[in-house]
Amino acid sequence: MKQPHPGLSQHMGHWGMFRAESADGEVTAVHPQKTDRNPSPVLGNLVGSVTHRSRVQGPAVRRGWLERGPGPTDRRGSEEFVSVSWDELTELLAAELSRVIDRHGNQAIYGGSYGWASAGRFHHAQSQVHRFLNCIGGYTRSVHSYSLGATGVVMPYVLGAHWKMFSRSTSWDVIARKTELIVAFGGIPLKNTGINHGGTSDHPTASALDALRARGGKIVTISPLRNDLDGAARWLTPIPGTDVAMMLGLAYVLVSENLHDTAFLDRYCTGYARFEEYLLGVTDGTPKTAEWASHICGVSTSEITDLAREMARRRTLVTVTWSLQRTKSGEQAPWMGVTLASMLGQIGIPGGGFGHGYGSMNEPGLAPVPYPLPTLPQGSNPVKAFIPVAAVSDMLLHPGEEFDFNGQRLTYPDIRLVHWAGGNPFHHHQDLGRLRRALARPDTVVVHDPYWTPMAKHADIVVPSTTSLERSDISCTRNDPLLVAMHPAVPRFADARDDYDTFSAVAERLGVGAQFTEGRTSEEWVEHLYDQWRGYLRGMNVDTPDFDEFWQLGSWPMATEDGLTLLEDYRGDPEKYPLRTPSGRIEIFSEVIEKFGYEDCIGHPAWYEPVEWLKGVRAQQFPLHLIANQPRTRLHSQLDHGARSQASKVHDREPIRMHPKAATDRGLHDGDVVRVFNDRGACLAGVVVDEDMMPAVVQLATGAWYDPEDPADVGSMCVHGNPNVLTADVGTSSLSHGCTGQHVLVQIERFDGVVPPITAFDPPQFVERETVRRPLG
Ligand SMILES: Nc1nc2c(c(=O)[nH]1)N[C@H]1C(S)=C(S)[C@@H](COP(=O)(O)OP(=O)(O)OC[C@H]3O[C@@H](n4cnc5c(=O)[nH]c(N)nc54)[C@H](O)[C@@H]3O)O[C@H]1N2
Ligand SMILES: Nc1nc2c(c(=O)[nH]1)N[C@H]1C(S)=C(S)[C@@H](COP(=O)(O)OP(=O)(O)OC[C@H]3O[C@@H](n4cnc5c(=O)[nH]c(N)nc54)[C@H](O)[C@@H]3O)O[C@H]1N2
Ligand SMILES: [Mo]
Repeated sequence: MKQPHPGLSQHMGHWGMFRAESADGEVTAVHPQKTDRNPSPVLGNLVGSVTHRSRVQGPAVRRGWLERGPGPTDRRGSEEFVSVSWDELTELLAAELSRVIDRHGNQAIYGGSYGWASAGRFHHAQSQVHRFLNCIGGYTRSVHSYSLGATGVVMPYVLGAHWKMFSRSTSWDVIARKTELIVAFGGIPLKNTGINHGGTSDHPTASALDALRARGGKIVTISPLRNDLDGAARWLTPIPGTDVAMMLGLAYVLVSENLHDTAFLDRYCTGYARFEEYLLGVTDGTPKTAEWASHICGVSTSEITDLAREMARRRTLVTVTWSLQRTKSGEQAPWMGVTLASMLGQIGIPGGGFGHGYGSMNEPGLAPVPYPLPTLPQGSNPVKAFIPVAAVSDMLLHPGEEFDFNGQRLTYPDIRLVHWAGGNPFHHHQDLGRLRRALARPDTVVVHDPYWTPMAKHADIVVPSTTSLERSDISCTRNDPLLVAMHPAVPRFADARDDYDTFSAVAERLGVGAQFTEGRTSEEWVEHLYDQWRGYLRGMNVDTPDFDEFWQLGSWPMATEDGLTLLEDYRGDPEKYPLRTPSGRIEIFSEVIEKFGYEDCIGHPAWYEPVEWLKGVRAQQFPLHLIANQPRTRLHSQLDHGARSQASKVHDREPIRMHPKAATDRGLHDGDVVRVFNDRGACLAGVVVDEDMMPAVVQLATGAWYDPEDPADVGSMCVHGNPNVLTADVGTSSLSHGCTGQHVLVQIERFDGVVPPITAFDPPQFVERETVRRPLG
């Protein structure tokens, strides 16, 4: 199944649809889809990515693991590797999986394997590893995501589902035509809308905002960084982490001036009265007035009051980016956003109401497709143990300990083998020093990745994967009209293999080959998934071309449900379309959450003072608020070595943006290398002075590959600029235990030492097989 146009292949990445030019096994140029209104510049990282020196050339095993066998060790991440053959790798992997299952049971395998991997419905690495582990008896899994850890747990109680807020959100088209005022908490950063999980064929956000402005619509962006909103907007700057206090102040103005919609609150919501007691200070003696809010968030009383009045006057859309829930008490911002929008009474009216994630990802605002999508079945997992995804270090460090999650008291399983495919915990997890101590605990760590990421360097068994550019696949998402043929752009690199082929061989060796492969090659699977999907659509009276024709055409347009307004059906007929909450309504007060009895998440949205914030005691020691947000120049850690990402670096370090005042106070200038530190760790970064930000805020995106100055020291400084050496490994609350990586307090000083070279993209040291003392096999 080759590409129909040799030398120019159509493909899909999380960053969009494109055609790749290639020569000698490498991508040489990338052309975005012609009809894409605003293609992502992140595409620029793909050129040269296939044969980059950071690729894993062939199977590799950590020397100490070969010499001493499986077991806890603090040498992960600093030891040499040994090249092994594919047969040997298959044998080692099969034997070790069998050993762990026989001695400790399947629960001792952690297969949560969080991460974005690549676009493509069949080769999706997480689906592959889950299907494989299910075939051999299951694994301890993870629930929810780093993206939406708090939202994913709290919103089902509030609105009945969390994913519908994105996949059936008010469309950009409706916003462009109807909205008069967008009040955007966290802005609507276009840098993020370039990306969509699983791909996208169009990026409409910028044109929708232009159309809204051309009609006279207004945007208020509420964020520490001005460029979280591209183009004209009013900019308000609450202290990071205080948006909920500001929203409470807005809510108080609405009530005190009788601007709230009591008819909407009565008919469509429950528990408003309970919340109002808190708002007015009946329960705690503190009325959440605009003055009260101003004192906490720093936005003036008059600005809060004026904004509240304006919101009540106009067709207003309240939006909250996902970043606001990726911090301590992250449940509160989306819950309070819904509450505020409910008080305005415009939920379900075209152009008004609530949105969550506009500017976080491309998907919100895009029309959904009304069909099922081709999907690789993952089988079923008989193991019941699970963790909230961001509790991975807690689990590894505290086997047998109990913890709270979503009303349950659960126990961390005793993990002996960690199996990762398609993610990079050294990108996504917090407090990397602690993560390294956690990764020292299991007997064996297995990592599949195309690249020598820091996670691969911390593995015992490294499985070289192909990239999607080397494979055939189908891509599509629930909010994009195109089903796309992903034509391979280049042959497989060196001795890399598709994850599917690796798992097939190990499954074969473990006696479950037929169950895993169902007798199909990967090419046959892709065709099979298509044919199955085609059958579903035929059942819905929709005709699609046969596979060969689809493959030649390159894409197939599906119908979409255009013109949606979030919860319009519910507003129209709440009895016929009740929400899937206990009451069937919007729950401003949740009996269920209240009954859990968590001090850090009571039954209604509330303000909780964070630890990492500028008015707290910690700020006396670490006086700058670091925003560790999504990188403008890449997707997470993927292709950090690509041209687009590299062009942004300062002395090869990740850029840290700071206000002229913060720089001057420290005697710093544009282009200086600085040490960013707190009591958890330190990293180097390169200064970019920028006055379009709050003076006490600095911004260092995630995604620079972790590059420890001394790999043998778990607490080593990262010389490259990975903010997760600084962030705290604590959950959002007892309810959700979501990721809190977005915010951390730091101090910054000039780095006067010799600036060390970046070695993160170099493969690790290898030793010859003969020098290994007690080789197995
Ligand atoms: N401080 C802080 N930390 C954060 C966040 C934050 O806001 N602040 N945001 C969080 C969020 S929202 C997220 S989603 C996470 C993202 O964290 P991750 O999803 O873990 O990050 P990626 O860099 O996308 O990792 C994907 C990995 O998959 C590999 N890969 C690609 N294709 C394949 C394949 O076909 N097979 C295999 N085996 N591997 C493949 C890539 O090379 C890469 O190493 O980070 C989180 N971390
Ligand atoms: N280019 C690019 N785009 C991406 C990604 C990527 O890696 N690169 N990752 C994708 C993924 S996996 C996800 S989940 C989404 C994440 O989407 P988000 O989490 O929404 O994205 P961020 O860029 O982390 O944050 C958006 C903005 O929120 C602002 N902000 C942070 N804290 C506060 C606060 O307390 N108050 C207010 N008012 N504003 C605050 C920051 O200035 C930040 O720029 O992005 C997706 N899009
Ligand atoms: Mo994410």
